[in-house]
Order: sequence, then structure tokens, then C-alpha cells
Amino acid sequence: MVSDKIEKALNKQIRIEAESSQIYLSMACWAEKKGFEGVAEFMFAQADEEREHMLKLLRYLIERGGNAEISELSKPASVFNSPKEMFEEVLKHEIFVSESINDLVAVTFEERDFATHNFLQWYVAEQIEEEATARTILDKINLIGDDRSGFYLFDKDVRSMITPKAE
Ligand code: OFO
Repeated sequence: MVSDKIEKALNKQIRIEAESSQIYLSMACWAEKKGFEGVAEFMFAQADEEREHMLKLLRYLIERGGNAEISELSKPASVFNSPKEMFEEVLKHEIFVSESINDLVAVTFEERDFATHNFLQWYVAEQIEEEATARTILDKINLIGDDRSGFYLFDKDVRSMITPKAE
């Protein structure tokens, strides 16, 4: 059984992961419309991953006897000036999510809930990876600069960065 404080903190994170999925879905639509097919595929895959993160938390909370809440989600931004601006938003968002996971881990210490603490280690590792991926993509964009033909290769490259789905 989880404490009320842990239940509340997990529900907050469930909402953040669901909102992450919506944010990336909106970015995928923008990229698709602008003709960045590789970027669009990458963002659709990211949106799926975030939904998986949300479900994993939700199932854990239920398994531990807590009440999972499905809350209303904020409307994500749908217009970006460039892929660079869009990926800057991705990095900013992932840093925000990492901070939120850290806050959640801190609550597990306060509540002496070591099972939830262990469970969250997967998220801690995942956030390191997601921040690193966003930084790598931004580095690539900065290397290309204003070279339009570079964007063609960049778009293909980003598609190849999609993490294969676990069976
Ligand atoms: Fe859920 O991993 Fe990013 O946000």
C-alpha cells in the first residue's frame, strides 16, 4: 500500500508523462506538415514512449493499492519557428521532467517507501538518456547551421535514432 503523499506524487507524474506524450504528438504533427518526415516519425515514437511511461506508473500505482487519477491535460504548443526551436523545447521539457522525477524520488525517502524508490530508478536512468538524445540532436542542428541540404540528411539521421520498441 502506498501512502497518500506517494499516491499524490505518482498521480502528478502520471499527468506529466501523459502531457509529455501530447506535447510530442503535437510536435510530430508540426514536423509532418513542414515536410520533416524523419523528425515527425521520431516525435510520433517519442509520444508512444511517453504514453508507455505514463502507463507503467499507472499500473504500478494500482498494483500497490493506490488510486490512479486520469486528469485533464494542458493543450500543447502546435507552432514552432524551426526544428531547432522545437528541439530546444524538447530539451527544456525533458529537464523539467527530470526535475520532477527527482522530486518524486525525494518524497520516497521522506516516506521511507523503498519499493517505490527502486521502481523509480528506471525513470532516473531513462531521463539521463532522453536529455542526452535531445542534446545530441541540437548539436547536429547547430552543426548544420543554415545549410538547407544538410537538413535533408539530418531528417534521415533523426529517423534512425528512433528506439526500437521492446517486444
Ligand atoms: Fe517520460 O521520459 Fe521523457 O519525459
